[in-house]
Amino acid sequence: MPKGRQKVPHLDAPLGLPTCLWLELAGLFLLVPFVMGLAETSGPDAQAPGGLSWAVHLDSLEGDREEEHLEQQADAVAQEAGLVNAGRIGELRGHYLFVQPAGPSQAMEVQSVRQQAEAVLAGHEAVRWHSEQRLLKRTKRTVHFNDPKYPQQWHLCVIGFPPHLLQNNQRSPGRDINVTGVWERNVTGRGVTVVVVDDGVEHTVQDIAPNYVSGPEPHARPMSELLPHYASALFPSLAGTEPNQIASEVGWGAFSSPVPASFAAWQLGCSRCSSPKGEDLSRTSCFLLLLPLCRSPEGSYDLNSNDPDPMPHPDLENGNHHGTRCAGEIAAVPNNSFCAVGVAYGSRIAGIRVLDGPLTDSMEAVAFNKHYQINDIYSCSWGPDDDGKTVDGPHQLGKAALQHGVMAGRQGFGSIFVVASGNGGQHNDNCNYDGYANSIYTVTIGAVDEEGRMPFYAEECASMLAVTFSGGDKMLRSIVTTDWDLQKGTGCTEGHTGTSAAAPLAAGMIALMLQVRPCLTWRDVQHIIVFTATQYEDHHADWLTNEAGFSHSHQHGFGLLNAWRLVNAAKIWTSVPYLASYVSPVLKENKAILRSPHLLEVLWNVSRMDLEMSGLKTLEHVAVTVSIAHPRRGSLELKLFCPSGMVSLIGTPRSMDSDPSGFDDWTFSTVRCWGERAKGTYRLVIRDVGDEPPQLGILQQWQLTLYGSMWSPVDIRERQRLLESAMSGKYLHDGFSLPCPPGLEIPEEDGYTITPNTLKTLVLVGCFTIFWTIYYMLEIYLSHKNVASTQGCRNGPCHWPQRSRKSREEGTELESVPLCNSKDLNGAETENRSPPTTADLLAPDLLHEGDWTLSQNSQSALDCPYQHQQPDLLQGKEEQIC
Ligand SMILES: *[C@@H]1O[C@H](CO)[C@@H](O)[C@H](O)[C@H]1NC(C)=O
Ligand SMILES: *[C@@H]1O[C@H](CO)[C@@H](O)[C@H](O)[C@H]1NC(C)=O
Ligand SMILES: *[C@@H]1O[C@H](CO)[C@@H](O)[C@H](O)[C@H]1NC(C)=O
Ligand SMILES: *[C@@H]1O[C@H](CO)[C@@H](O)[C@H](O)[C@H]1NC(C)=O
Ligand SMILES: [Ca+2]
Ligand SMILES: [Ca+2]
Repeated sequence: MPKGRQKVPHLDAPLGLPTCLWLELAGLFLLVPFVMGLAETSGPDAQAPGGLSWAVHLDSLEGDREEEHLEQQADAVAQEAGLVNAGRIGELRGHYLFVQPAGPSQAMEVQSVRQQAEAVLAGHEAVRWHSEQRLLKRTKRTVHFNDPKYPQQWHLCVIGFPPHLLQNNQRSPGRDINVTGVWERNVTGRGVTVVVVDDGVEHTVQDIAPNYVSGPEPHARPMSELLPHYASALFPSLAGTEPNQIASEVGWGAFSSPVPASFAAWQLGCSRCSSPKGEDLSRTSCFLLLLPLCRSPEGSYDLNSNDPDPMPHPDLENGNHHGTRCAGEIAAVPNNSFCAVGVAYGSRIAGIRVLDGPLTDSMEAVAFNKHYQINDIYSCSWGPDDDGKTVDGPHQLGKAALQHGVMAGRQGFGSIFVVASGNGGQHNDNCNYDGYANSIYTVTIGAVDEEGRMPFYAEECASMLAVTFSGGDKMLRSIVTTDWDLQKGTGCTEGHTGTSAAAPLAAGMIALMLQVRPCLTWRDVQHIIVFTATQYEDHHADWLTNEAGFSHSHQHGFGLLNAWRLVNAAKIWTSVPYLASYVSPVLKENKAILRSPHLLEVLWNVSRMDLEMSGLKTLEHVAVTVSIAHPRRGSLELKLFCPSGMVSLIGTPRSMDSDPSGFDDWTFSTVRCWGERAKGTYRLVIRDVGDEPPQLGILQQWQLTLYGSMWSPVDIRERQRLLESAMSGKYLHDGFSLPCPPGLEIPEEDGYTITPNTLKTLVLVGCFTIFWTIYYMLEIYLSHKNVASTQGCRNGPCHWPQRSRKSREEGTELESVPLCNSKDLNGAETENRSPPTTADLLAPDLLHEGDWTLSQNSQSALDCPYQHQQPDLLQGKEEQIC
């Protein structure tokens, strides 16, 4: 085969590519979409696979002849030969691909086209070399779906079009989430559950029903009922066997008390898969098989009517279709000849109906933790009013629930909360005035339109992590997705828009990440987004590159989410070290805020000593809590400078906001200093840009909170390099996987109260997190370094920063609490005593439903295949953790 073959895009690219290519052309010519045989369609530049094509090397004797000139010559030669120049082959200078022109071609014509082309190319003086390209037989997994609206889902399309094709229809590369390559590698969100917290999900529509999580509540059911169910699902030969017989075959003895289903399934999987009898499965495939079972069956709830069914209710405004539309973006079923395809179409979808009626703090709190061992990702396309004058966010319980979710949800890896940045753009609203967007526990997602620009409705802020696609103004396309079929709905819409449409796409991409690496923590997910989002040109964006090399813009966060990059990074991601934080004292200032051009500047120095206790070296989120009295809140502008000089506009002036009460302990946050050194001077600069002067504002007090980890700048650069090396996709196959510890079995609670049991759970979760963080760090650094990382806990009890009284009372800053020391959580002093071992901590409380786990198995709740493989390492570290 000729050398140029590898680079011929038409021939070697995945089939998804011609499909998308076709979509582009369809858009151009306003063709009515039809579905099958997409690839057979041709446009002027599209070559039908099966049509003829030649690789041609043109003479470029003059050496530095310009590319443009060569291109023109190629066009001319192609025309002479009766072919069309499809552009340069990859990066090979002087090499072009000529294809048979479009149009129906008979077999007879093919022969004459070939003869003519061969004759011309062979005789042409400018042609140094030519070779007809023959199609390779592909056995690659492909994704071309028969869903009628799939071709209109422009946001899913592939990056990597041959540039010449993009020029032809005025489109630039990179205006999509690049997901098809991920699907081709069989990554579709399998085993991951996404819950849409909204106005309901119509789970009976065709594109949702098969992926909807439904079934009986697992925890209430006795083991004797569950076991046959799981056993027969996994091993058909065991169907109908007596529960106790299965149990004894698996080596457990009999069951009397009910145990959590997922734990039982996990146990069953581990033991059963290693059993010599019956169907032989590797542990990995067993785990994969079990994962959906473990997390099934029910993730949904209706908090508006207080029942388990989140079915939306028809309303006067025909408006309760929102949740269903979001659900479709995530998990619409592919290839069912109906409507569209979800980003993570292999994932499972659940719904929590909470927005159709009065919403209270406690309802919000319940929603955020609902079925949090089943639901992995919470997609929340809502927030406080986007009217340009509201300053609001989660209240006491909502905040506590978010925090509880990241600590105890997803078996201790942390629930992923995705929130939309907000739709108040035309009111000058800013998501730093939205407490959900500001929260460190959420992934804040903004929107860009199909041209990559910030739409009129989108809000910007310093805490925005990334953006993805949605609709724009009238001339631009919106998102095609599932719709309800109640009232005027048809089950499918082309008109979903707003940042509401962006957040679910992000949730879907995160589901893809969790499939390839189920043990990513909530912070890992944020890190991966920061590391992989791509900056792109937009005149409105104020890109600034920080000291760690990450570029951020208030409009676009760290850039565009790219499913390919996210999933490849997730695949090789080892967990970031535990969350370290630093809280400054409350800094009482009582200083007047003079009118612009004057400004008020206050600073706070964070020294090496301050950070030594927590081990905080590099930053993640930086938060500032301020109390300001001001007669017109919207006139204030607040900027925060990190030690590097990186500036964040945390408080923007808002013309509509004439609230006279100022800010009362409002927390602004920024992600713009991500990865930078934590040590140094932080400056808060406040200006009053108002002009009508009754009285001046006063900065009463402020407080700085830094979040981050013990990663050094060098660690971060190393990680950046590692991730880039993975972007070729070389690790994205089933044969490669890093060890992933299974999670903790954490019982769910009904209603939201922080009980002593919850606190105990938190202690255990914290211990667990630290435990395997250290486990990873050991794994990573053992070869390079002399495990300095565990130092904090090695020589006696852990030293952690003391919380301020305020945070202690509010229950915030829990993550900086010595979680492995239950005494402190109860308010007692930390003593210099010998640390408890993991075994002590994993008291039977955790597994209170079943006495069989610990006693019969004498293994801890962390029992899993991986531990069996490396008992020494784990045993040895236990003492150091707590
Ligand atoms: C979609 O369904 C068609 C049959 O309707 C089938 O030929 C095709 O392989 C399916 N595609 C995928 C990606 O499963
Ligand atoms: C998009 O995905 C393809 C694989 O399908 C990959 O080769 C390409 O590099 C990706 N492009 C970007 C910009 O990430
Ligand atoms: C994708 O993965 C699933 C589950 O592991 C498996 O059943 C299926 O055969 C895989 N598909 C392909 C095309 O490899
Ligand atoms: C902080 O450090 C800077 C220089 O390092 C110094 O000029 C300043 O006085 C310090 N401020 C406080 C409040 O300690
Ligand atoms: Ca469909
Ligand atoms: Ca807002």
